[in-house]
Amino acid sequence: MHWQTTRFRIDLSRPRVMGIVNVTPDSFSDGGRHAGAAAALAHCERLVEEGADVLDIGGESTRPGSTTPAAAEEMARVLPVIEGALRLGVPVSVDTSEPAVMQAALALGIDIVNDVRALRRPGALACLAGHKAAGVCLMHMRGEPETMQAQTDYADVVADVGDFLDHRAAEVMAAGVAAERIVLDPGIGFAKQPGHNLALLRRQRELVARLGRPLLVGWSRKGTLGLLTGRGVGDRLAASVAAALVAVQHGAAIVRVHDVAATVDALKVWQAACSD
Ligand code: HH2
Repeated sequence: MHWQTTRFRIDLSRPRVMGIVNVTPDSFSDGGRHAGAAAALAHCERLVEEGADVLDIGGESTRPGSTTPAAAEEMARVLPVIEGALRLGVPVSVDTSEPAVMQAALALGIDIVNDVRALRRPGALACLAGHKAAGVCLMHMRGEPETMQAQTDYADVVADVGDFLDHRAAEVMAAGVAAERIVLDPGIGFAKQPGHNLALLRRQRELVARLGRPLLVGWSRKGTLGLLTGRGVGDRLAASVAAALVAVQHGAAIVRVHDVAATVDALKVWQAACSD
């Protein structure tokens, strides 16, 4: 399986690591740390040295309860970082739901659009449909980060998330985006209780089997890991690596992580021992 993006056709025959670069004042685990463009770009360079296969640059915090920045503010945060990151030799993704940001990033040559709202904002789908090759990650979420934790009633979370991703991928393909440009994401922590997140990990193979597209998952430092370990957000490295490994073992193609070096090492061991 491959993931077609603007400049790269990413081979997914081995698991890939997407390194998180948050250029936000308020992200849940590293808000404010890379808020300036120079600091964010230095972080990009470090993640590439550590073995990141993709860089994911975001200017909107989507932690539960966060509010959405204006498009102009989001652009001012991410565009200078994207411009620099595009020179580092790896695929670069922009983590945004805002069509104006997508358009500007695509004009700079961005490889991938990672949208936690799965291109549902007016104009977002047209941005991707109007581009010849950019990759896209469509994620499951309900509502908005401000209100999503009030929308966590599921008959069967794995079936419901699978239905959503199936339908959304079909709509995006119908708009003209080729299947090989699309990866899907169950949205760990987005409109879900800890039990839902764990069911999505425990039964992740069911999702992989029914979707027919590669799965990207983000467990890094998330609240469910805090609940399981009793550890604060800065102390969840081991838990995050463990979750990434289980996700890969259960068929994930790409893991979205803050701690690239540790995840890359763990996946090397997994590959040597477990991959066929
Ligand atoms: N999680 C976050 C943000 N973007 N994108 C995808 N595809 N999948 C995810 O699970 C996902 C995502 C939240 O994590 P983070 O970027 O660290 O925090 P914040 O949203 O507070 O910036």
